[in-house]
Amino acid sequence: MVKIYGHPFAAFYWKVLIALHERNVPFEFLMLDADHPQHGEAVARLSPTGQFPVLIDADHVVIESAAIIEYLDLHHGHAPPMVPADPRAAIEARQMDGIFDDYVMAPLSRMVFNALRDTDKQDPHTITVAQGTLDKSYA
Ligand SMILES: N[C@@H](CCC(=O)N[C@@H](CS)C(=O)NCC(=O)O)C(=O)O
Repeated sequence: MVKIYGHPFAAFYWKVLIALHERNVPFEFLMLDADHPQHGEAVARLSPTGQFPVLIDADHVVIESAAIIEYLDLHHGHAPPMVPADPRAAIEARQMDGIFDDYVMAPLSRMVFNALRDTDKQDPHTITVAQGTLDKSYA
């Protein structure tokens, strides 16, 4: 069974979680939180940027949500692939994936991390820039 390091509030973990459920892939969830310091240590070791989700499939490690989803398409589950097999349709799927990653989830994460910081360390400029990016993306 594959294992996945993530956190229920993490947008990029949800992206992979949707693919796991859509393709009916059984998995073991490894929670990244203070109660499981060994999970954080593993992610720091396995992911060069320290970011998650991280997928473990026996001795295979896959990082980056888009790559994990394509890995699942290839190796696990029985539903149609999340990235279409037709190369032209696949371009459109990867295009939408990139837009949501870079221009929705990334600015959203910056806003959330800003809000989580102590008040004296919060940066209104971060909010203005992220809000502008989100406004453009949603339009
Ligand atoms: N490009 C990465 C982005 C992953 C990402 O930003 N993950 C967030 C959680 S949703 C994270 O690791 N945040 C903690 C950090 O950056 O240290 C992907 O698609 O997997």
